[in-house]
Amino acid sequence: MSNGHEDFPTDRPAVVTCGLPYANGDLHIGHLRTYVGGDIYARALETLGQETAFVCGSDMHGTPIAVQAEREGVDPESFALNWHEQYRETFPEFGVEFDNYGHTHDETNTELTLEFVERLEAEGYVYEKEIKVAWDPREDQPLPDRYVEGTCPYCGEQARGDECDEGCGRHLEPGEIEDPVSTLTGNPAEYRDRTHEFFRVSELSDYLSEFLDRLEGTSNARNQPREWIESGLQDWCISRDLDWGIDYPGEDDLVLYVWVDAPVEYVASTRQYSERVGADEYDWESVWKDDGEIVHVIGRDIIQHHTIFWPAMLHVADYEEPRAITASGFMTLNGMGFSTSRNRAVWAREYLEEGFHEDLLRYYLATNGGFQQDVDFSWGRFRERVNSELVGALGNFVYRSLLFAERNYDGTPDAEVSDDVRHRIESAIDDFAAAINDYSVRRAGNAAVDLSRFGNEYIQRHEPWKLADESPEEAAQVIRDCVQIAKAVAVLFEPVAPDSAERLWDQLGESGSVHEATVGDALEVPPETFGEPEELFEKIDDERVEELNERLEERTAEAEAAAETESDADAGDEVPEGEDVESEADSGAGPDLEPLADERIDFETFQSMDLRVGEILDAEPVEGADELLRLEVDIGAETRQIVAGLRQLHDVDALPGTRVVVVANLERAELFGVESNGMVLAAGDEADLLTTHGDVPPGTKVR
Ligand code: B3M
Ligand code: ZN
Repeated sequence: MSNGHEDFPTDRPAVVTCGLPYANGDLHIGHLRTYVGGDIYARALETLGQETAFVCGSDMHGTPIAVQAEREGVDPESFALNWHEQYRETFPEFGVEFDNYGHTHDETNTELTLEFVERLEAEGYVYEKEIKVAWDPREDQPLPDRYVEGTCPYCGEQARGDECDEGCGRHLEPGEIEDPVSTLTGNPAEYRDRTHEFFRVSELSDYLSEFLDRLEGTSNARNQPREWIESGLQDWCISRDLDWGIDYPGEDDLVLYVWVDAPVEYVASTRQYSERVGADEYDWESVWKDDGEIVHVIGRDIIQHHTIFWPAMLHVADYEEPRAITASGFMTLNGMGFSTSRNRAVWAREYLEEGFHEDLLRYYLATNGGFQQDVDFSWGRFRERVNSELVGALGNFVYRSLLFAERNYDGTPDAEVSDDVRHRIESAIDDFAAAINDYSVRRAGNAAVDLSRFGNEYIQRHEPWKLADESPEEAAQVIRDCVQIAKAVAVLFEPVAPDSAERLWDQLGESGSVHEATVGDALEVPPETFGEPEELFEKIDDERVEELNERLEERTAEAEAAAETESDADAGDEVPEGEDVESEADSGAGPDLEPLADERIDFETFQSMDLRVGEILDAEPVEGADELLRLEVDIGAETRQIVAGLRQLHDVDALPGTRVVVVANLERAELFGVESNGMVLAAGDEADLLTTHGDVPPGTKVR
């Protein structure tokens, strides 16, 4: 018992959910961490004998979809549906088998979301307030969430409109971000008054504090929110000026904030599952409104939404509260953040196309670090762990044991399991159960490998190959024990490596599926006969790793070079990329700007520059200089001869008549024998000429 909850397995039905991926781009293995973790947890609960549903769905709404769809010039609905379909296919390829995988744009979710909102309103928890929202003056449109970027008011880091994704991780309310810049045009945003809907979360502080005291899961999911509550909760703006989303009931031009309908999908998806299998098999309503064990598996960047906003909604709408929230750390690749824009990732599809079995990655993701720790992926470490633990320990043990058993006894030798081995298996089951009750996917994942390490020692210590002649009974006993250990390994390994465990199960001649097995089966007698086993895992060569690393480096370098050319070409007009699913720290691809000057000049110094409006009267190439033009520029009081590096960047014949800004009092210079009396201002590598917006006459001073 912890935090007042009964240990798993309980006789209440459980539901395990995973944070919904935004349906907006390719999945990489960093994203998979949460889904694999959730899948292992759900399978492990079932192995313990807990009735469990495992649900998820795609997050289709909000600016993460709208911005990306707009960028690609497609409508958000088909854009999101397309990614949704891809995710639905991809997850099972990694053994992530949801009982239901829905999406937030379907009827079930819309209906339930509206019920929630009506409930919040009916209970008096919603009010209207006029607030300032970011606005793009050029596009004349509001800039909700990812349409705006700026500085986080809490930690000073660069942030998105609704989240400090690179700094303190806090959710930001509309209007909170400082120095807002439109991601549509790159222009500074203005603030305009708009009326929005607010949920009185601030009134639920006491409830939420108590909820956190009861909450199980990883400690990060309790500690951070406690601090936020202590520093005072704000009410939560639940509407947005956006077209894409679920319409706010009764408001023509508002939709619900995506974080209102997204978690409701947990309920909606459970309901769809329930409707498919029948309520007597699994009743979504009693789970969510009465006695369910609700476990949310999420990335640590969305703790606030799951420990403050969502339980507040559940509480007011009279639903069950989550029993546990486990929040995973981030993933890095060779010590650096994954970056979609820099192609710095191992893509989910790519991993499979390389021919690696999904269970290898599942094992790595589950056990390479604690769930709330940040985990690094490298092909080198991947190889090491596969070769030493999966091939060397587990694979080797079960293969040599079953091979010996098959060759000498046609299967399981006729004997009872020794007490020693029975106890060792029982204690492996206890460790496994304890790990699940501690929400430690890593320890649960290690249980089978640890047990097979014991098996290897056991077989080594007893040397059955030597005993076979001298003491056949003893030899049979050792092998009998080993076959039992192999069977227990299959049961305990199923959550982490479902397909490999199933193959082992088949090799043992078991009928049915290991997916249905529970811990009790680990000590049941294995079949009398079985066939010759096959190796479960294959070693990964060193050269393979070198190859994979080289390819990754090459590709990252290419993407970087491409990003640079792109940002040179359209500097200032770049729309920052929206990250998805779990927001890994992305280096962000902005134009390469020269740093701003540190040193300030006084006004007098500025005034000492005599800047004048000029008009180019004539332009001709300077002989012997590829880049230079000799210009005649009218600056009102006189006509100046100015030499400028414009030749290759401008159509020389089109220049006469162009308004320019001239530094009139720059000291004279001589270039290729031609005197230059002043300077024409231009910006950037393309020598974009500064001109005037209206038509002040030449000679007018610029200040
Ligand atoms: N779609 C993805 C994220 O912010 C977001 C999760 C919703 S969970 C209800 O990581
Ligand atoms: Zn911050």
